[in-house]
Amino acid sequence: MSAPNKSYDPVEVEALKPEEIERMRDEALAAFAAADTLDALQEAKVAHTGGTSPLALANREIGALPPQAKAEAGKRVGMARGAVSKALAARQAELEAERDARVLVEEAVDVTLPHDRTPAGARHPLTTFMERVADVFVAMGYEVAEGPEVEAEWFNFDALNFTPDHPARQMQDTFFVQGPQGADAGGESGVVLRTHTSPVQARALLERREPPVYIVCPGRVYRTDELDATHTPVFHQIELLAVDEGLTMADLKGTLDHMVQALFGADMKTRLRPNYFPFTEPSAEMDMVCYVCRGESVGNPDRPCRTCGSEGWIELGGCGMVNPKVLTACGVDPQKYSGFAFGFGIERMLMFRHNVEDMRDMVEGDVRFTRPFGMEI
Ligand code: FA5
Repeated sequence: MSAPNKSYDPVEVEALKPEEIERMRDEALAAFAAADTLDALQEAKVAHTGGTSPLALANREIGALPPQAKAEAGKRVGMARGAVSKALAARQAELEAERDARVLVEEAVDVTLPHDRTPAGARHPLTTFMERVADVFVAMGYEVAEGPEVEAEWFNFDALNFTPDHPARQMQDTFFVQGPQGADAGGESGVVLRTHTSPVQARALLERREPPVYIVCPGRVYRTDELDATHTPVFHQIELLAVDEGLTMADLKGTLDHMVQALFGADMKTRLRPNYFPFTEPSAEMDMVCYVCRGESVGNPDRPCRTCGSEGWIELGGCGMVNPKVLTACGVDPQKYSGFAFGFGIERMLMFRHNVEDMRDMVEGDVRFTRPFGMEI
């Protein structure tokens, strides 16, 4: 075993000479100062403080020195490494501050600039309201049914017990797409734009055959009416049909009351007035208590109501017990089954529900009308 090298002089170890350590430190400081981006600084950091950097290698040399030389060399290297770490942290902070300041300028948003984004669209209040009405019945177990808007004259009229010479079949009332009309047609059926949602009654009965049938049918209908404050040639109806054993007018009345209470409030009620529809017998016009004055304008000149004309009631639409002739035409035994139906206009209902004075506002597509209804999708 050789004797310890008592005369070892650390100055003679090349990597640990003071001027060498200073050179390593100065090179590191110069590299950090020269780094003008955070990426460049990262490269300089690896080169001058990483595991294979000159100072790290010099640090490793210390372990091989004799004990009496370790302290001095360790101090020298430690001070150099401390100065390098400090310079690195300072430059890092400097470059980060520069970057943050630059990002603030480059990514600044001028909130005063006029925006050019297309506003989000929303469905028309007629559509959302029609769905809300249908939902009242879906919650009671009714199914939503649909039928074509271009409809066979037979479904729109004949199946519903309209006689061949019924005035509704005339060109003045109905848009004919094709073919014969009524009495002059020699029994042939033409094609019409459906004038009401009632043909879906016939379709539902023929498709299902065996009651019970409980359907609700919202949809678009067409009539040759002029566009004015209370009419439009294209409008929407919602139709209800229930066919089962033992249904009576009391079921119809109870269903109507439930609907107006669900849509307009718990204290709402309806009344029926005699009327005529070929496809219901007996038939009635259904009214509900005025949504706005709740009947308080009647006989009260101090509190006139524009919505109901101070009559206290608003007309909703038509209803009745399904005519046995319609049941027979659709293959349902009227001895065993009975049914009720009603249908009303969505535009008129939306008008008095929201105090809309002119129906034209609903159909002209002006967003100033639809916007207050919100952005329901
Ligand atoms: C019918 O259309 C029947 N099918 C309703 C029915 C169904 C009765 C089931 C019995 C059983 P009417 O022609 O009255 O009925 O129209 C019903 C509703 O449609 C009217 O009360 C009205 O609110 C609305 N309506 C009718 N014509 C127009 C129009 N041109 N513009 C907007 N709404 C209209």
